[in-house]
Amino acid sequence: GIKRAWWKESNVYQIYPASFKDSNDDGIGDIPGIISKLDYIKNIGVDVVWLCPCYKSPQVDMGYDILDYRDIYEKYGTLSDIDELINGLHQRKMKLVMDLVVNHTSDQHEWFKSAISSKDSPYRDFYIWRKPKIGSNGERLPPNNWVSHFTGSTWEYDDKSDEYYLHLFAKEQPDLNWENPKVRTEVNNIIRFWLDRGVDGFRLDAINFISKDLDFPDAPITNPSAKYQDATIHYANGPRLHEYLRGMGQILREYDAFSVGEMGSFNDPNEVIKVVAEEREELNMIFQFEIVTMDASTAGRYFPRKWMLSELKRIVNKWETYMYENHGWNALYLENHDQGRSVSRFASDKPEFRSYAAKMLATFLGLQSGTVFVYEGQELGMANMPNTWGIDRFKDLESINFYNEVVESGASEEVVQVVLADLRKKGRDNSRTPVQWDSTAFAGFSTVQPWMDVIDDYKEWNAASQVNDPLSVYSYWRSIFELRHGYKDIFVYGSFTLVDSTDEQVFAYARRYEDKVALVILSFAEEDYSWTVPEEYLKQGQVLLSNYGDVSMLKSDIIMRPFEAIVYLID
Ligand code: TEU
Ligand code: CA
Repeated sequence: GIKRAWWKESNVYQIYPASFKDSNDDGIGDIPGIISKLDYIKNIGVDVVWLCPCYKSPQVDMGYDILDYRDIYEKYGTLSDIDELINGLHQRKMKLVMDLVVNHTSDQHEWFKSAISSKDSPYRDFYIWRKPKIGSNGERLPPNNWVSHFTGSTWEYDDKSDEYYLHLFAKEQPDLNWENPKVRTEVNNIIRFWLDRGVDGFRLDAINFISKDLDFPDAPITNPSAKYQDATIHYANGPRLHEYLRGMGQILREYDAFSVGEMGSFNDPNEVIKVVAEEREELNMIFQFEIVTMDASTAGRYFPRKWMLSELKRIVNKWETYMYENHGWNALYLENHDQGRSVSRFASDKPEFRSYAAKMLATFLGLQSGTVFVYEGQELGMANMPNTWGIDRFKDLESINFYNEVVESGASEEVVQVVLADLRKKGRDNSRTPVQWDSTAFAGFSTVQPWMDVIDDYKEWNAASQVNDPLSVYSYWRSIFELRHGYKDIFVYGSFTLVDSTDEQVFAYARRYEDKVALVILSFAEEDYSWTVPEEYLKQGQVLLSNYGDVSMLKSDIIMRPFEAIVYLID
């Protein structure tokens, strides 16, 4: 068996502060708004709240550009609001996990303002500077061909010093130089500052990018038509990553803190295990990106790719079995603030299917081995923006830059429309629309027009109509979290077995702990579909949960209805 730990038994709920709940009617969510909903969150069965960045920030990237790590963005509240939030959560036996964004700062951070002011600044070496490259015609070029996550070069030129600084994300997000021990000390102090204040852990943003290949070599040309190239091989999981993570891991262990790292662009469990294997004392778990990149074409993140259920099975099986066998731990998610809504993306938001589909995905995700992360609104089956929304409704710089780049490349109108449709499916803004609290104006999120439009379906799809409805998506998520709490042996600590690796309509898996077995059967089909339950599971038992609510036993040949989910416990 595997070692027990509180963070393995915890259900996590992610909050995006701008979109959760507005308390003072300025159209922007805030910390008092969150405080007003703590009972709602507790009621789902949540143990840990992960709060996206709420620090002082010019908000070029929704707070992932931090200007002061020890203060709060005015529109979200104050430090004393955070203290109240911590207390409110602790009183309800929940914990608070903050977002630690230390691959980069804002260009408005004191450190960077000083660094860019002069080559002699004591903070110059907090960032990464390189001389220009001189082109064949004597022209000035960036030091290499790396492409930024938000399009364009990863290098920004500074006239004053005739040097470029590195930014893997926006130019307003200069990368910190982790080679500098002073940077690491500052980060450690920030970590202690928040843990001492009562925070219970961190989600570590883009954490596998902190150690770069210091030669900054050109990236291989993988996209011949593009000016700049994907360079993740040169900065993801770099040479000193584990040394840095052990340093942070030590402090985190001192406080028994929660930790989940974000490891984009890296789907190799042999590398990931080096971060999450218990004996290595780095992080508790990481977010890998294999599921959420499965539906992107090689042409780019927002070009669609058709996926097969067998691929999803292969991915899930790979991570589930690998982590279980190697003392690792999975962070399970289908949504976050960087992704489209799962019901629209991986199942169906057609009115006749939406509720079943959202519950089926809850079962799919919620009963796997790992810690489950639910993103605000996912517990309500919130859907993507409607296909009537044009690019003018988007707010996210990544999506807008991507779209503009496609348009400027001279793509045909048809290709532009394909990209726009894909942005409505996967673009980051889909999950950033205001949470739908009730059927009043602006979905009860605010009394004024919010910073982002509310999705038009809020009159029907909202929290007020779901909280007390036993058949709602919300109540179904409660049941999932109840199963995780009530059957820890099997649903938290049990092993995982993929039951049928080839069927393209039904995803079935078993969880096993000693002589206890649970079988989870999920249909991804929009039609009735017949499936044969393997012999070994046809034993005396009980249905623990089913999204159609009328299944009480298993027989060998079952007709799975559209997006049906059945959880069967053999006892
Ligand atoms: O995202 C890191 C990351 O790797 C991004 O490229 C992310 O995958 C992107 O949305 C997909 O292209 C984190 C945060 O989650 C994101 O919101 C921030 O914008 C980013 O870091 C920069 O801090
Ligand atoms: Ca507000």
